[in-house]
Amino acid sequence: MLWDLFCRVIDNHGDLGVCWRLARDLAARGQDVRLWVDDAAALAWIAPQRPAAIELRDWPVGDVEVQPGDVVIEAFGCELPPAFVARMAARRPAPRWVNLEYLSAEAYVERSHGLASPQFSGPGAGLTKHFFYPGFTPRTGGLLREPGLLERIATFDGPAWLAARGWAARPGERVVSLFVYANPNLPGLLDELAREPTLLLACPGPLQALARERPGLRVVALPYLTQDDYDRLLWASDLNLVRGEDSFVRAQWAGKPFVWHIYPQEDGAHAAKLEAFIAAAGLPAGWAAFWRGWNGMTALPALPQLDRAHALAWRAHLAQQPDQLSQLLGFLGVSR
Ligand code: TRH
Repeated sequence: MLWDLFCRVIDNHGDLGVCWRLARDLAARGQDVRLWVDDAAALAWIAPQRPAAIELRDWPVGDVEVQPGDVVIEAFGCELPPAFVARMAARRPAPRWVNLEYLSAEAYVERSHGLASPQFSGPGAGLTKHFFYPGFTPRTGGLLREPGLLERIATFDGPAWLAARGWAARPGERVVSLFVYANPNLPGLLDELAREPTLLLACPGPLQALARERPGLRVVALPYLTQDDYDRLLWASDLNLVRGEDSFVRAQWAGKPFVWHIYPQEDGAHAAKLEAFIAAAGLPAGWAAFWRGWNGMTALPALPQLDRAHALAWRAHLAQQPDQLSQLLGFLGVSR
């Protein structure tokens, strides 16, 4: 089938990162995808190589001059061009119309997932839009997890991958990846990390230039990696500091301890979103405290000892649920 996937880049890279990951998963399952993006510049490093089944199309302000495909995905409520919606309403059979929402562990997600929104007026009159909510429970749309991911992680040789890039840890050093927003707690974090010999692999971002070496802490500034290599960085590290939505999910599949820097919202709504995940994941108290400190809700406490017990148990729990695209295909009644 032909899927029209619309993505508007708000800021940062997660909107495009998530849509690209979904497009790749669709293509790998034999679907054809037209990915409409208003600003695809980041794909130059996210995905230098692209599957032929994904047609990357520029989404200018205004209409896109095509007949709608079989499925239209409106990612993160990005508002489709009205003329395109009108052509959707005129198409027979009507395309399926799905609004793919942001990821959250909050309670409203289970209540809202799968709801229909019949369009009684406007260019889409007669169409029904459905809301599809990613999530962490069986009553949500689940998480993107492409086939074979966990097997690839299980057979991955992290030290070899790091060494091949000149990022090998020295004996006794732990490896920590850093992909975060601006954060006044950086000095406190670096002090905590330096308590034990640490190699900090700092991804591009506002803190990369501020991460200063000190006794016990070596810092390597990384270039932007491809999305697949960023995944491997997470798999190779002992602790991952991640942010936003996509790296947050990928850290959970990596099965290593991680700290989430949630995307800060003016109205403070991110605090409830953070607490909902802490509760849903049953985060051990020391890590919950560190997450609250790192996200500016409290002073930054000591960094807990790195152990993988919770990360491995949480990953195993999530892996029991069908992946998001399998659920979406089932929701739409599309054969695999
Ligand atoms: O860049 P982000 O902060 O994006 C955020 C989220 O999308 C959030 O939901 C949204 O509200 C906000 O933007 C506006 O973090 P995220 O979601 O992890 O997206 C980053 C993407 O970039 C992810 O797909 C991983 C990828 N990436 C690379 O491909 N290479 C790299 O070197 C790095 C550091 C990231």
